[in-house]
Parts: sequence; structure tokens; C-alpha cells
Amino acid sequence: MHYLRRRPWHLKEGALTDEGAWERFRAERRAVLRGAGVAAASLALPGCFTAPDATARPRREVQVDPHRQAIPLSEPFDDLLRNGFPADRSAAYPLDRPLTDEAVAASHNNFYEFTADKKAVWKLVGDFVPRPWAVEVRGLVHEPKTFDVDDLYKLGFEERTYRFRCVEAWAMAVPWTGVPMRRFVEACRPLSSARFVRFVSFHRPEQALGQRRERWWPWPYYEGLTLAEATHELTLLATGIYGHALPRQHGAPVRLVTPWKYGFKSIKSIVVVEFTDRLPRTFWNDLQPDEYKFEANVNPRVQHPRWAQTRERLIGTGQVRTTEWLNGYASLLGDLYPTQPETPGWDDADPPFST
Ligand SMILES: Nc1nc2c(c(=O)[nH]1)N[C@H]1C(S)=C(S)[C@@H](COP(=O)(O)O)O[C@H]1N2
Ligand SMILES: [Mo]
Repeated sequence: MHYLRRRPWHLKEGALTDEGAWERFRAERRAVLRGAGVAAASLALPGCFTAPDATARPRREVQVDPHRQAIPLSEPFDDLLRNGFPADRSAAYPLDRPLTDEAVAASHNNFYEFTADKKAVWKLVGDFVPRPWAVEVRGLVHEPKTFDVDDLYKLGFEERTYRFRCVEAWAMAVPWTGVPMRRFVEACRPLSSARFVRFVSFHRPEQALGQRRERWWPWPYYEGLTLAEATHELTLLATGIYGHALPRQHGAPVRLVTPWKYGFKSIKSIVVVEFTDRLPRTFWNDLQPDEYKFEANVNPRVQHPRWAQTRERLIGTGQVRTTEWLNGYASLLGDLYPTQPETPGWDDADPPFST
């Protein structure tokens, strides 16, 4: 079994966020998860408790925190504590803005399977059953297989604070927990002929109001990445947010996070991962072919047909910021996209490499 090495995370936390309440909550929860033996005095002072035993894994103990009462979650908090949580936060992805308040992020969602009303998603996800959950791996792999989502922590969880930019020009900054997608891809053992990874979400009209209402939409939601994108260090297969498992409205139990692409690429509630040598079609391209193409990289120079992409508004604070090429991740992406284009991504007529 693979365990992440515990790092002195408390030293860098202050640099990443000014959300004192959240940090306090996080420190307290870690302490509680670590066992009842932790001195109560240390709970009030994040950073004052000692580093935990490297082999001590959190158990699913019930812990109801007062801070959490205010968070619009669709399920009880104890149900969000699962194997692998909380994970160590990586220092490699510092933010240039405060973390978004958890309650704000949890009540402002795009999840069209339920509704197009961002403010109402969290109220409508209650019937969705995210467990048990298997992710089917198929296509150009040595052997098709399925992963139980509750076993993914064995591949090694880490927490990363990422900026997130929706194509609608709102943005947030959140701590995701998950497995680097590269490690998941390795575990899938793709054939050398694989060029793309295709992702498919669930189709459960009986649990999802939007899928019942918008019957003609091409459900289930589907997305894709090139293999180079999927195996890039930045790509995360996320099972958690804010130190616990994903609540339903954020795409329980497992979703993609590609922080340099518009949010719609970060497909939620994945049931299929398919390796292919053909450019995957995508849900939004099929619904709105005149909008962003497959690549959908954040690019302030390429306008949406109906609005500019030069700026973004942070949910919660309402702060307006300049949007950066690749959402500010250009230096980490290296030579994946050497130039900043003036036109939307590419489509099947214009693949980014020769096969
Ligand atoms: N299955 C699925 N995944 C999805 C969507 C969706 O409607 N269905 N919306 C996308 C869009 S447009 C955005 S901005 C993000 C929103 O993620 P969040 O609600 O966790 O902030 O999820 C993306 N993933
Ligand atoms: Mo979005």
C-alpha cells in the first residue's frame, strides 16, 4: 500500500490562504481524525500540534463541526470522511488569491444533469447516489478493468490548491484532493496506440432532474483530453475538496480537474475512462458547435461569441481579476502549448499532432 509522506504542511498554509476560519476548521478536524488522544488545547491553534505518525490513516469517525453547519452540503458530514482524507497539501501550487469560502463554492455550481441554475444545484442533488461507484477503464488498454472509487486512495492522494476558471468568466480557488491523473493512467496500462482519453459521466434520469427535463441533450456528459494532457503533472483525478470527499454538487465521487482549461473540461462524476486513438467528441461541442473547441484552454485573447474573456469575477468576494493565458499555469505547462493562439482550440480537422 502506498502512503504519502507527511510534510510540515502547517508552515506553508499561511502563505496560501487568509481564510483563518477554514484553516482553524481544517486543523481541528485533522486533530480529531487523528484520535481522541489529541490535547484539546492544541485544537484552537492550527500548526501547534505535532506531525502525525506517517502510518496513521484517518478512520471514518463522525465529527460535526459548527463551521460546517453553515455549508450547504447535500449529505451529512460524516459521510464525507473516507479513506485517504485528509491528504497532505502539495506546496507546488501556491495561489495568488485567497481560497474561496467553502460554502460559496458548494452553492455555486455548474452541473447540468441537475439544473442550469447554479445556485440551486446543491438543493437538487439529494437523490443522486454516488456510492458504491465503479470507474470502468476500457478501449486501448492492455486489459479493461474497473476501479472501485473507494480504492483510489491506494494510488496516493494529495491536496492541491488550484485556480478554477469557468468559461462564463467566474472563477474560484479551491483545495482539491485526488490522485495525479498520470498515476491513474499508468495504472490503466494504455496501449502505445492510445492518443486521447475520453471521459463519460453517469446517466441516471431517475436521480437527476436536469436529465429528465432536458431529454434531448446528448446525455451522458462526455469530455476528453489528449494523452499528453491527461498525463501532465497538473491534471488531477479529484475525489475530494476542502479536505473531505466530494459532496454531490462538486461531482461526487470522482471528477477531473484541469485548472488551465475552462471549467467544462473538468467533467464530474466519471463512470468511464476510455483510451482511444480518435479525437473524442465532447458534450458542449456537440450542443454548441460555434463555441470552444476540444482544447478549450483558458485564453483571454479568444472571446466567447457573447462575452470577452479578458477578466474574471471571483465568486464570494466579487473581486474582478485579469484572466491569464492558461489560467496562469503556462510556466508549469512548459512546452505543451508553445504559443498563445488568437482563435478557439482545434477540432477534428486540425489535430495538434500527426498520427
Ligand atoms: N458531468 C458534468 N460535469 C461538469 C459539468 C456538468 O454540467 N456536468 N459542468 C462543468 C462546468 S461548466 C464547470 S464550470 C464545472 C463546475 O464545477 P463546480 O460546480 O464543482 O465548481 O464543472 C464542469 N463539469
Ligand atoms: Mo463552466
